[in-house]
Amino acid sequence: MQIHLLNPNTCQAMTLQMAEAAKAVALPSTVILPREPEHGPLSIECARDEVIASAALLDEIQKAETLAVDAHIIACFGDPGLDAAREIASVPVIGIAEAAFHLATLVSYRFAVVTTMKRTIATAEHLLGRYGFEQQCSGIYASDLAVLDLEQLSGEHYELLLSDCRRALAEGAEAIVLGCAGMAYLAGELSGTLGVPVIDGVCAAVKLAESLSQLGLSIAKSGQYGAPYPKLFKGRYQHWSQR
Ligand code: 5HY
Repeated sequence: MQIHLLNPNTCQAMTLQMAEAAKAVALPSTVILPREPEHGPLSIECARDEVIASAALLDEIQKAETLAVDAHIIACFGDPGLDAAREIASVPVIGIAEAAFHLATLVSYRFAVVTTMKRTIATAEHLLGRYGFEQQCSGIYASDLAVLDLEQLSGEHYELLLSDCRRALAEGAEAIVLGCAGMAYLAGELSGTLGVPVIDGVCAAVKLAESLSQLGLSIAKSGQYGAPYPKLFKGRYQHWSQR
């Protein structure tokens, strides 16, 4: 199968880093197609970044659809543009937050989210409610690390992350969900150090995409995720016009 691994920010280094993590867990028969948009924020850390990135993300989904991919992964913890992507896609679209939450509930009674900037806590809270995992999440912890700091994590920043994980565990969590696609490469090391399940959404999404494919399950297009009605667009979005 072919999986479109879409990093919605425009940091190519981050795309390559998450692609490495994805390829390490993918089946030998799975081809990972890592992409990021040409236009948009280098990192997504607030609502403005997310809205701008979501418009560019949809163009990438549309392009990957012409490559007949078997699934799309939106590799940003805010799951930006997920519902819109599902409307225009003909195959499953998996957000890494939703994927990580699902796996965390399979291996723990309570999990915590450890993320980057404090201002992205609200996004994680919204997603927990949207997906129905509020009861299973014991807390959301942010060390105010910038997303791009994750590319070459300093010892000091790694210790910050580790201390957030330790605080989460001391406060009742039994597993950790990593709240950024840029943390994908840290899951194994953190799990080994902490002795608890640490779930990265990128790898979780890869395995869920493969499972859906092997079960012959694809996206339901008869209702909410049906194709958008034909519409005219003006200006920079004219290419979306359909009559
Ligand atoms: C992400 N931002 O996974 C999110 C993380 C965050 O550019 N990639 C980003 O903190 O929301």
